[in-house]
Amino acid sequence: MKKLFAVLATVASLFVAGNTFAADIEIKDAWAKASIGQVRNGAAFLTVVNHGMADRITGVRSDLADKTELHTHIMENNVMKMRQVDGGVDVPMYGEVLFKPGSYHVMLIGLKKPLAEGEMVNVTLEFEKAGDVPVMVNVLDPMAKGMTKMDHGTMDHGNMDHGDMKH
Ligand SMILES: [Cu+2]
Repeated sequence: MKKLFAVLATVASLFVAGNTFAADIEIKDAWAKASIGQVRNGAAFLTVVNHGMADRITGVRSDLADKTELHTHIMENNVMKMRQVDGGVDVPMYGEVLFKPGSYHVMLIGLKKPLAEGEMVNVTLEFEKAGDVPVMVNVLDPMAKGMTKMDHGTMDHGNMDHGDMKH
Protein backbone atom coordinates (compact mmCIF):
# COMPACT_ATOMS: atom_id res chain seq x y z
CA MET A 1 0.00 0.00 0.00
CA LYS A 2 2.85 2.34 0.83
CA LYS A 3 4.30 1.60 -2.57
CA LEU A 4 1.07 2.53 -4.29
CA PHE A 5 1.06 5.84 -2.47
CA ALA A 6 4.58 6.54 -3.61
CA VAL A 7 3.63 5.84 -7.22
CA LEU A 8 0.56 8.06 -7.01
CA ALA A 9 2.61 10.85 -5.46
CA THR A 10 5.12 10.59 -8.30
CA VAL A 11 2.40 10.75 -10.92
CA ALA A 12 0.85 13.76 -9.23
CA SER A 13 4.17 15.57 -9.01
CA LEU A 14 4.83 14.97 -12.71
CA PHE A 15 1.63 16.79 -13.52
CA VAL A 16 2.53 19.70 -11.30
CA ALA A 17 6.12 19.75 -12.47
CA GLY A 18 5.31 20.97 -15.93
CA ASN A 19 3.57 18.36 -18.01
CA THR A 20 0.47 20.50 -17.89
CA PHE A 21 2.28 23.27 -19.75
CA ALA A 22 3.03 20.98 -22.66
CA ALA A 23 -0.70 20.66 -23.24
CA ASP A 24 -0.70 24.31 -24.26
CA ILE A 25 1.59 23.65 -27.19
CA GLU A 26 0.18 22.02 -30.29
CA ILE A 27 2.27 21.09 -33.30
CA LYS A 28 0.50 20.91 -36.65
CA ASP A 29 1.41 19.95 -40.21
CA ALA A 30 4.91 18.73 -39.48
CA TRP A 31 6.63 17.61 -42.67
CA ALA A 32 10.08 17.17 -44.10
CA LYS A 33 11.35 17.01 -47.64
CA ALA A 34 12.17 13.58 -48.94
CA SER A 35 15.88 13.33 -49.70
CA ILE A 36 17.00 13.58 -53.29
CA GLY A 37 19.94 11.47 -54.36
CA GLN A 38 22.97 11.58 -52.10
CA VAL A 39 22.06 14.86 -50.43
CA ARG A 40 23.05 14.68 -46.77
CA ASN A 41 21.05 17.61 -45.40
CA GLY A 42 17.34 17.89 -44.79
CA ALA A 43 14.80 20.33 -43.42
CA ALA A 44 11.56 19.95 -41.50
CA PHE A 45 8.67 22.41 -41.30
CA LEU A 46 5.72 22.72 -38.95
CA THR A 47 3.25 25.04 -37.27
CA VAL A 48 3.46 25.71 -33.54
CA VAL A 49 0.13 26.69 -31.99
CA ASN A 50 0.26 28.06 -28.47
CA HIS A 51 -2.93 27.72 -26.43
CA GLY A 52 -1.38 29.32 -23.38
CA MET A 53 1.14 31.84 -22.12
CA ALA A 54 4.14 33.04 -24.07
CA ASP A 55 6.90 30.48 -24.49
CA ARG A 56 10.08 30.10 -26.47
CA ILE A 57 11.59 27.31 -28.52
CA THR A 58 15.15 27.07 -27.27
CA GLY A 59 16.35 24.11 -29.28
CA VAL A 60 15.62 20.99 -31.26
CA ARG A 61 17.15 17.53 -31.38
CA SER A 62 16.78 14.25 -33.25
CA ASP A 63 18.53 10.99 -33.97
CA LEU A 64 18.17 11.58 -37.69
CA ALA A 65 21.32 13.55 -38.36
CA ASP A 66 24.70 14.46 -36.96
CA LYS A 67 23.35 17.88 -36.06
CA THR A 68 19.79 19.15 -35.67
CA GLU A 69 19.45 22.92 -35.50
CA LEU A 70 16.86 25.69 -35.52
CA HIS A 71 17.44 27.74 -38.64
CA THR A 72 16.03 30.78 -40.28
CA HIS A 73 16.59 32.69 -43.51
CA ILE A 74 17.83 36.24 -43.59
CA MET A 75 18.41 38.71 -46.39
CA GLU A 76 22.00 39.87 -46.56
CA ASN A 77 23.05 42.19 -49.36
CA ASN A 78 19.99 41.07 -51.29
CA VAL A 79 20.99 37.43 -50.98
CA MET A 80 18.87 34.97 -49.08
CA LYS A 81 21.00 33.09 -46.60
CA MET A 82 20.17 30.68 -43.86
CA ARG A 83 21.70 30.52 -40.46
CA GLN A 84 21.18 29.12 -37.01
CA VAL A 85 18.65 30.97 -34.88
CA ASP A 86 20.18 33.08 -32.16
CA GLY A 87 18.46 33.02 -28.77
CA GLY A 88 15.53 30.80 -29.68
CA VAL A 89 12.18 31.35 -31.37
CA ASP A 90 9.54 33.29 -29.44
CA VAL A 91 6.08 31.75 -29.37
CA PRO A 92 3.58 34.47 -28.43
CA MET A 93 0.73 33.92 -26.00
CA TYR A 94 -2.18 32.33 -27.89
CA GLY A 95 -0.11 32.78 -31.03
CA GLU A 96 1.30 30.70 -33.87
CA VAL A 97 4.76 30.32 -35.32
CA LEU A 98 5.21 28.95 -38.82
CA PHE A 99 8.23 26.92 -39.77
CA LYS A 100 8.16 26.97 -43.56
CA PRO A 101 10.45 27.05 -46.58
CA GLY A 102 12.27 30.38 -46.75
CA SER A 103 11.72 31.04 -43.05
CA TYR A 104 12.17 29.11 -39.81
CA HIS A 105 13.00 25.44 -40.29
CA VAL A 106 14.44 22.49 -38.45
CA MET A 107 17.77 21.84 -40.13
CA LEU A 108 19.06 18.29 -40.31
CA ILE A 109 22.77 18.36 -41.05
CA GLY A 110 24.45 15.11 -41.99
CA LEU A 111 21.48 12.76 -42.31
CA LYS A 112 22.30 9.26 -41.10
CA LYS A 113 20.06 7.89 -43.81
CA PRO A 114 18.02 9.54 -46.55
CA LEU A 115 14.51 10.66 -45.65
CA ALA A 116 12.19 8.42 -47.64
CA GLU A 117 8.89 9.69 -48.95
CA GLY A 118 6.00 8.32 -46.90
CA GLU A 119 7.92 7.56 -43.72
CA MET A 120 7.39 9.17 -40.33
CA VAL A 121 10.35 10.49 -38.38
CA ASN A 122 10.71 12.08 -34.96
CA VAL A 123 12.22 15.30 -33.78
CA THR A 124 11.95 16.87 -30.33
CA LEU A 125 11.36 20.58 -29.92
CA GLU A 126 12.66 22.03 -26.66
CA PHE A 127 10.54 24.77 -25.10
CA GLU A 128 11.57 27.03 -22.28
CA LYS A 129 8.34 26.44 -20.33
CA ALA A 130 6.62 23.48 -21.98
CA GLY A 131 9.81 21.42 -21.98
CA ASP A 132 10.34 18.69 -24.56
CA VAL A 133 7.62 18.38 -27.18
CA PRO A 134 7.98 15.31 -29.42
CA VAL A 135 6.95 15.87 -33.02
CA MET A 136 5.97 13.27 -35.62
CA VAL A 137 7.15 14.45 -39.00
CA ASN A 138 5.73 13.23 -42.32
CA VAL A 139 8.29 12.86 -45.05
CA LEU A 140 6.83 14.18 -48.30
CA ASP A 141 7.80 14.77 -51.87
CA PRO A 142 8.61 18.51 -51.89
CA MET A 143 6.48 18.97 -54.99
CA ALA A 144 3.46 17.72 -53.08
CA LYS A 145 3.66 20.84 -50.95
CA GLY A 146 3.29 23.05 -53.98
CA MET A 147 6.74 24.49 -53.79
CA THR A 148 7.71 26.68 -56.67
CA LYS A 149 10.62 26.31 -59.04
CA MET A 150 12.27 29.18 -57.25
CA ASP A 151 12.25 27.33 -53.96
CA HIS A 152 14.04 24.51 -55.62
CA GLY A 153 16.52 26.46 -57.60
CA THR A 154 17.70 28.97 -55.07
CA MET A 155 16.70 27.88 -51.63
CA ASP A 156 16.40 24.16 -51.51
CA HIS A 157 18.47 23.04 -48.58
CA GLY A 158 19.44 19.92 -50.35
CA ASN A 159 21.47 21.91 -52.81
CA MET A 160 22.96 24.30 -50.31
CA ASP A 161 26.39 23.67 -49.04
CA HIS A 162 26.39 24.12 -45.32
CA GLY A 163 30.12 24.14 -45.17
CA ASP A 164 30.28 27.66 -46.52
CA MET A 165 27.80 29.06 -44.09
CA LYS A 166 28.67 31.11 -41.11
CA HIS A 167 26.71 30.31 -38.01
CU1 LIG B 1 18.91 25.56 -42.78
